[in-house]
Amino acid sequence: KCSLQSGKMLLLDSSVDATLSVQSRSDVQTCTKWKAPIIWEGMFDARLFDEAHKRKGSSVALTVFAVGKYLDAYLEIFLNSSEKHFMLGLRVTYYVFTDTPEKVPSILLGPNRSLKVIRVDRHSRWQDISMMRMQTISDLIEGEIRHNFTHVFCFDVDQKFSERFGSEALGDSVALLHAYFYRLPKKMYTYDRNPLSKAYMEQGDFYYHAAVFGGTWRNVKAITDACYKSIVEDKENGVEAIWHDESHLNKYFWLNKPSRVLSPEYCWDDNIRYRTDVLVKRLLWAPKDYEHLRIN
Ligand code: 2GW
Ligand code: MN
Repeated sequence: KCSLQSGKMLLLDSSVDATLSVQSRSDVQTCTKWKAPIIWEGMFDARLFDEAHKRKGSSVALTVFAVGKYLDAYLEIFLNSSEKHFMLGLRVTYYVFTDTPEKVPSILLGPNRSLKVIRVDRHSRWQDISMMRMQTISDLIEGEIRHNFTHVFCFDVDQKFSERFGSEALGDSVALLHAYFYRLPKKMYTYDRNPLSKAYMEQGDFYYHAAVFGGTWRNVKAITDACYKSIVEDKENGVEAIWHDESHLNKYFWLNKPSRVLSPEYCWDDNIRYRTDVLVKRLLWAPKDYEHLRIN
């Protein structure tokens, strides 16, 4: 949460006491109506955030799934690029979930960084691979992450870091603006519109992208528990939300407002035409070969 003091946002988010200047960007929305900051390039001093988080002892668990063909297609590039750009200077552990642990590439890791591989079953439907991440993440937080890390960030694997994705992104609960929707009218948002689904929603604040979300371990546990519970209820009722886990995540963040919102700089698709407001592309969508990857 933040309060305005002469153009500076003083973050009362439990994570850190560094400032964000909301006035340094007049071309974009830098604060939500519930006074959470929306992070854009130019609003923060990276050094101050890193120092504050180091002082506080922040540490980050990154979860990523690489099941079936997604391991060969994306994992190595994801991890190598993350080593160059993700939370440098903080303690980071990657939790890689895969059905083929023996195929995880060996990555040269920086100091204070480690990688753990966890075997998971391969669901036959891709929708289930994506949705079941919620339960798996929750279980790992309960069993291990909560004892060792302050924060958790959950990522899709089909992306590549290309610039700093740093401690300014850490917050109590963190959602990402979807690159394709942040400038569209709300009526275009692809929320689940089926009243029979737990993800059903009429209106919302933004359309969030499930490729990146995070927060303190306690909040990410709550997010993944709630989404998983809704997914199971839908299954019992024989319905599936239009965008699977992403629909449930949008519903969650409508009812439980994120304390920090990441601009689309934090997950951009280069297929979108040039935008003057995106000054830094920190994470990029990897090209997708649907034909090849989605045979089930
Ligand atoms: C997914 C779709 C079709 C075929 C396979 C898979 C698949 C996904 C897979 O075979 N193996 C696997 O590890 N995954 C994991 O699920 C992987 O981490 C991947 O990044 C993630 C989500 O699947 P993805 O990236 O193909 O879906 P997108 O890019 O369309 O993602 C959005 O929508 C999804 C729900 O439909 C999720 O909410 C995702 O978080 C969103 O970004
Ligand atoms: Mn993806």
